[in-house]
Amino acid sequence: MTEASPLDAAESAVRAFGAPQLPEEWGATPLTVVMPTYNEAGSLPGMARALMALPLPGLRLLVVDDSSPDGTGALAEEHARRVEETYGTRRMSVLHRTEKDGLGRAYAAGMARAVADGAQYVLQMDADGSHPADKVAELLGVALATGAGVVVGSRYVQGGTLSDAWGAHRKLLSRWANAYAGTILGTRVRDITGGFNLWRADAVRAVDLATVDSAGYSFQVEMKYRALRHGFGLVEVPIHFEDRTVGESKMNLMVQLESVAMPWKLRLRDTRRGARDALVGRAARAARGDRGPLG
Ligand SMILES: Nc1nc2c(ncn2[C@@H]2O[C@H](COP(=O)(O)OP(=O)(O)O)[C@@H](O)[C@H]2O)c(=O)[nH]1
Ligand SMILES: [Mg+2]
Repeated sequence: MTEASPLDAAESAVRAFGAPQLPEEWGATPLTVVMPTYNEAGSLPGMARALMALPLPGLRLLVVDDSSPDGTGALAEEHARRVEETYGTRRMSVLHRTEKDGLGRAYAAGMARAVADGAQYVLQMDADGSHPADKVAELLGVALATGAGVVVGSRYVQGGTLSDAWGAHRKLLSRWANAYAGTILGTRVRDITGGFNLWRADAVRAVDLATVDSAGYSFQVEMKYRALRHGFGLVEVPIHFEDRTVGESKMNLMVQLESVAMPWKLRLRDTRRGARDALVGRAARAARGDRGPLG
């Protein structure tokens, strides 16, 4: 008679107790994926299907469409209706905006809506297939386990990888952009420019979306920086970043210039605020007759 291996034992346990499940708390957590779209008709349905198929019944999808000329907005509505028929609840909805107003503005509107509608967690995710849907549960699990305000799906921590379709030049540019923003802002976040980020609702409220400056992609940097300034914990989880296979990138020169200027803008604003606070503090101490450490 052959001895049963540990693997056999595990397999019979699975047969006895059913397929392994995610912890109940993960599935019960209200999580809204906010997905900005501009001309993403080729990839949006597949993304929506992948998200709905995850074993996370608390997951909702909010598409933020800026009146895409290719009809992404109408396609998203049609898909949302089908999702409702399949699941019996309105798990997908669309926020329609009148004109192309930048990725940052679209995210700000969508994240504000998601939190106002009761999401406990909000996930930022591109519609072009670059961000892995099969990592969503892990990001949520890490957030719940660590209590971090922000969990970054990171290309640049150990285990993170980039699509082979990215040439050496593009890889270097992305690395450089991260180092540039991180150095100016004095943060050690490895993927500060990354766009696959999970936010706890109170961290979203604390950053005050209405006052965010960035219209474009620098939104990613500004948001993480603001969260860190508010004292929220930030954890990075490795992901594989895929290149888009359909549609076109919306990156343009204006967006790039804003991304170059934004770290300086944020830093200068903080320096000024720090100097002002110090001045106000000194005036208040003088009025009270306090003396500083140097007399
Ligand atoms: N609503 C909206 N979505 C946008 C805008 N700009 C970019 N996006 C979306 O933001 C995501 C990331 O943009 P993408 O072009 O893939 O950027 P890249 O990956 O840096 O080339 C995609 O889902 C885009 O459709 C915009 O102005 N408005
Ligand atoms: Mg992209």
